[in-house]
Amino acid sequence: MKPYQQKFIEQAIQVEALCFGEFTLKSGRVSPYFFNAGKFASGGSLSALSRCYADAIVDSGLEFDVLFGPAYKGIPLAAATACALAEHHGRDLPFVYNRKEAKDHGEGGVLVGGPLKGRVLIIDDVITAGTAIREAIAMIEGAGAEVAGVAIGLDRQERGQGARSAIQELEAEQGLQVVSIVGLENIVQYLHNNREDKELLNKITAYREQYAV
Ligand code: OMP
Repeated sequence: MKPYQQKFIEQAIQVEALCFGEFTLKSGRVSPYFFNAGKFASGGSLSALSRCYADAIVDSGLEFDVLFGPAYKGIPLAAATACALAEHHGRDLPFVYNRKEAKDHGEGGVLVGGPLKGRVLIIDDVITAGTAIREAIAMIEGAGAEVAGVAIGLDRQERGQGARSAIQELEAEQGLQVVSIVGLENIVQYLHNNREDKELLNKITAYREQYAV
């Protein structure tokens, strides 16, 4: 595992963004784990998280001009990742995000922040069916910009509607590169190395057998 992957999992467990138990997902699947990026709710934890995003993005070699954070959870992630890219990688890039409700006064519109133009990298927490990401893609293309890729924290590596995962569908249909800090396989590896919890690993294995791509 790369250092930023190990760090991401440790931090996520520490702030309880990564939880183990029984969780019903949007898809109706009952999962033995859940990732909630909203738990990175302090300056220190968000700063550490954004450093993992920045490291994974730079490691991927993806080229882009601006970061886009879809409302709501993508907003602090894009802002903090832009800070981490500037501070730790010497790349000072603009970031932009959307409102869910268009503003009809003042500067108006749904977009806030840097110009939405050129190659855009979408920053979000997790992709399950890909609904939120598809909305962001429509918004970016509607503004005349090009989607360069998507960066997320966790790839659950599950089947979407068909035999492929939502991420594989996005990569194939839209020609996008999706960068994830970790996949479920990294979490399994971490649990193997750090926790004596056979029952949890068995539950995750059973879940993967049922839903993994
Ligand atoms: P899509 O828009 O279908 O890709 O799903 C993203 C949503 O999955 C998020 O907005 C969450 O509500 C949810 N989610 C997580 O945040 N973490 C998980 O580990 C699993 C899910 C989920 O429900 O599948």
